[in-house]
Amino acid sequence: MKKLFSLFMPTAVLVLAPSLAYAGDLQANDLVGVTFWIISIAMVAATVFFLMERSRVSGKWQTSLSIMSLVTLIAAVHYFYMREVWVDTGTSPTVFRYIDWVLTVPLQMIEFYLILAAVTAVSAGVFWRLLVGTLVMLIAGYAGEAGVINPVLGFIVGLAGWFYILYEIFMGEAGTVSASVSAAAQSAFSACRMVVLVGWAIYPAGYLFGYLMGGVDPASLNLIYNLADFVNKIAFGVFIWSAAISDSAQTA
Ligand SMILES: *C/C=C(C)/C=C/C=C(C)/C=C/C1=C(C)CCCC1(C)C
Repeated sequence: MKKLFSLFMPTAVLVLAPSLAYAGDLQANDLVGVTFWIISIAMVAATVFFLMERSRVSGKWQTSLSIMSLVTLIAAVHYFYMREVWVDTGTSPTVFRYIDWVLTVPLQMIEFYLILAAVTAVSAGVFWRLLVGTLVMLIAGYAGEAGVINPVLGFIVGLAGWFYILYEIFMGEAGTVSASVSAAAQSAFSACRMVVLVGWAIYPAGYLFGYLMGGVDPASLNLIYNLADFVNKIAFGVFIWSAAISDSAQTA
């Protein structure tokens, strides 16, 4: 209990500080602003949940839940700042968005490695290849959104990075190894893999609508990105949590 409290308090303070500082400027008719708010709170709740559930799963799954709580914590803090940018200026918080992604997506890639490493022998190359795919995808996307390179070029190179990740988890070493692990690990791996295939497809769709079809529309771009983050961070973590719980129950 004492340990739990020592984990919970810094998290709560860190996350709540920006929200207390700027509680007043959200307008009731600002749908995108409201989604920024709801998702930031959902990220806080998910963080506390993964931290508390950590003690219920067996040792080999605990690191996975710790990493998930970092993902949602980092996202929660960025969401508070992104909401401010949106509410105050009505523009896309592109820099905060991509800083959040460049921190949280590699952590999610670690999850694929950890799920497999918890139950079998797998090379670190799996993680490095997933990291390279992530960086290519995000750097190209940022350069396109920031106008550093042509937005169509950023889109195409970004898609290539995403396809490289998909190749690794479906047909590369990670995909192959995942076919011969325990049922719980396999179900966590394939659920997360579906998130990367289906849930992640929402982001390039947002980019397409926001930047490539008839000029920039920041409201639809941010609405789409916000919904995508909700699914791809919280649901991704819940799949891992649920596999961890069922596997721990079996081996207890
Ligand atoms: C928690 C945040 C996550 C899971 C963010 C994921 C972001 C993407 C999958 C972005 C993908 C993009 C492309 C595939 C093409 C270029 C534009 C991007 C960066 C939006």
